[in-house]
Amino acid sequence: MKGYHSIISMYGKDRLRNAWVRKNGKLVETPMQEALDLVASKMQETITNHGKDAVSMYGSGQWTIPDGYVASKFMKGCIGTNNLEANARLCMASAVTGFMTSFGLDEPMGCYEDFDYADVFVLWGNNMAEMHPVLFSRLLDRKMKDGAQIIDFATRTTRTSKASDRSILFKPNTDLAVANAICYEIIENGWMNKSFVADHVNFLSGKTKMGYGLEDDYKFKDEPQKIDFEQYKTFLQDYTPEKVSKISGVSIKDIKYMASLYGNANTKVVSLWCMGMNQHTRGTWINNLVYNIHLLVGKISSPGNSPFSLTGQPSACGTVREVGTLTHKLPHGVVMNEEHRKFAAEIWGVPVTNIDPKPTHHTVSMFRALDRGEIKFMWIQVTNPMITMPKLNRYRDATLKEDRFIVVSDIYPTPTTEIADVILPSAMWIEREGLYGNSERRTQYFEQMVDAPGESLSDTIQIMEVAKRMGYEKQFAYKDETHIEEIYNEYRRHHAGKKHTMAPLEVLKSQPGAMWPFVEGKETKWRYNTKYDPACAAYDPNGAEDFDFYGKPEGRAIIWQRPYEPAPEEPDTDYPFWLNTGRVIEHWHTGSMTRRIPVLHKAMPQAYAEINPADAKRMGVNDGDPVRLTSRRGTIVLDAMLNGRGNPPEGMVFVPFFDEDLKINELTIDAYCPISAQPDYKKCAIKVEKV
Ligand SMILES: Nc1nc2c(c(=O)[nH]1)N[C@H]1C(S)=C(S)[C@@H](COP(=O)(O)OP(=O)(O)OC[C@H]3O[C@@H](n4cnc5c(=O)[nH]c(N)nc54)[C@H](O)[C@@H]3O)O[C@H]1N2
Ligand SMILES: Nc1nc2c(c(=O)[nH]1)N[C@H]1C(S)=C(S)[C@@H](COP(=O)(O)OP(=O)(O)OC[C@H]3O[C@@H](n4cnc5c(=O)[nH]c(N)nc54)[C@H](O)[C@@H]3O)O[C@H]1N2
Ligand SMILES: [Mo]
Repeated sequence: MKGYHSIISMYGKDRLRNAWVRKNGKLVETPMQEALDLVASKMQETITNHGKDAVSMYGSGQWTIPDGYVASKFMKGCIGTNNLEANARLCMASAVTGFMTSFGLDEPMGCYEDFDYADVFVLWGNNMAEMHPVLFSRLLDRKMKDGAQIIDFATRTTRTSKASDRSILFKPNTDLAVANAICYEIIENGWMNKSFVADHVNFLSGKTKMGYGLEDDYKFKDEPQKIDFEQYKTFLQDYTPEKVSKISGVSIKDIKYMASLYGNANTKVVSLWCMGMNQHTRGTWINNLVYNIHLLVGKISSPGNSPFSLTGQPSACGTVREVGTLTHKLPHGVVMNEEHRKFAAEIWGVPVTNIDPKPTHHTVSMFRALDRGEIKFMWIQVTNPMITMPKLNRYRDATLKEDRFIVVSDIYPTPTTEIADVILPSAMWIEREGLYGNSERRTQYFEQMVDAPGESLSDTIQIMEVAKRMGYEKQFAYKDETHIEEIYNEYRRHHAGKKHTMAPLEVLKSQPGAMWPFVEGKETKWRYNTKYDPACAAYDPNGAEDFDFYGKPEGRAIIWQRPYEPAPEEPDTDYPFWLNTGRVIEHWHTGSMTRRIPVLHKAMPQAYAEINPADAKRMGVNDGDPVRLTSRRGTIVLDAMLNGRGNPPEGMVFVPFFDEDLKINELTIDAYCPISAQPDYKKCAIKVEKV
């Protein structure tokens, strides 16, 4: 429904058409060129007075590839600061560290075509019916046509549960224990694919009891240790279905059933997940554990057998992960690696010494540094952090402090433009040319179709205009008419080589995108499989399937020994409920676009608190009654919803985050996974009172 109505989102009455600059506390309409002059001079002044690491940029998985590329070249190559992050840290960071630790390379091995071959789909805590409805229709099609099974393994009953063959509920965070129990059962029942494990897998253990990143000075480094299969097997003794049933609330029968789906040699299994597994203070671990299951039975990297991490935003993969708009990343590789720095510097035409070898801040840490005053300047593009940051009150207060300067590029007024010192009006995707890259490694090109309103400019051009004003004309000497093509061609050079070659622009213009690695005119559907992936040493398209996990030493993927650990904040006598947050089908994130589409806004006009009917009855709360939710960080009053769209189990409340008038992130906690630095928006403790 969002896609169908999307065009209307261009025409909201209050679309930003001009720049605004704060003068004596008030935002004043200002010519765009003057506003860009001010951004450049303020950025330069901050660097002169406080050093390069006092300026920062916070972007998005909704940035186009060229936006992210020029941001990285400008911040890392020209200015020389690694203060560059993106909202995808709140979204896909645990998926990335999951891939990196298990396989050594980011992004899925399989693709959407796996959906056409799988017999079973296991959803590990994601609500596909509302969040990936188009892909979900492909699953439902398989279910209706040839009886493919859909298992919804989740903490809350949703529309996805209702459309599935089985809905199995578990207690928050205990997916870690259940995944280990599935591995226990696979080994115990002799379902392990012994030759696959012997040939293609190594075993590692890492640090445990890592903490939760709640302190400003928190630091963590994992310490991988090699272990053998016997040690791993001994570790799993703590995860018998009997023991895990007590921790997770999942019946012994259901645990055994889930294990049997993976264990059955005659079924092909696709596992799917999104924010339930990534927004998790052990997010890297749970990604590792689901890979463990697929690796133990050898159901991976072949048609229909696929652990598949779904992406949320249109270009979290294409821009943030591939261009590398994160503090430690470069388009190819990481800032810590000298060879990678040299390679990037050469393509960028900057001295290698410009690129700082030390990462600075991940997103939560960056906003904390803004709060402490170490960062003074932040440019925010295509993201609305004054709704979407966890523990929002602290970070909103940070932006309002004396001598902080915030620039916001958006298309509409939002709670983030409210705190801005400069607002720059942006051209939407349809009003400019660009590229995105989706979940299945597919890069896609789009043309400009209509003119951008007023003085608005694309985010790419805004960044280049500021960079040129700061003296980097040479690095951004692209021609107006061809800048997207020139930028893409330059960017492609970073990914040359069989592991990541990207398709030429002519190809992307002539077909609906192409999956990388794109080698000798062909896209790659299944990585690490010698029959399909040209980067495998023994690549042979006419031979039999074999595997080469070339991202890791000895070409072996990793099975990780990772235990169950509890969430940092669990319900107690003062705060007896879990708070779970997420989305609804009608709205895109903060509603800045979808709430300006009348039909969507009317269908879902405001946020609500979904409460289990038994809890509601105990508190005397009826459907529609106002309730007050309070956590250790904030409080909010909204209407209760009973037996509505979804249903949380007893002891849990669910609130969507699209409503800028009811900011649920004032309650959420800024604890994060120590390995990925992704916050957990799915769990914290609250109390609920009838108003
Ligand atoms: N309509 C619509 N679609 C969207 C978006 C949107 O805003 N609107 N946003 C897009 C984006 S960027 C994203 S990231 C995706 C998000 O897509 P999803 O992840 O599918 O959606 P959410 O509502 O964030 O998360 C809901 C799920 O979290 C699970 N969960 C809660 N706690 C736990 C836990 O401890 N473990 C596990 N394993 N699961 C748990 C619940 O079971 C629930 O199914 O949606 C994308 N699609
Ligand atoms: N409580 C809670 N909080 C969450 C989550 C959760 O599950 N629960 N999920 C997290 C996740 S997974 C994500 S991805 C984030 C999403 O969080 P955000 O990225 O902060 O949310 P969006 O609403 O997508 O913000 C995009 C902004 O860009 C603007 N915009 C649209 N097009 C353009 C353009 O072309 N240029 C510019 N400059 N601006 C444009 C929109 O008007 C909007 O204000 O939220 C995170 N926060
Ligand atoms: Mo996301």
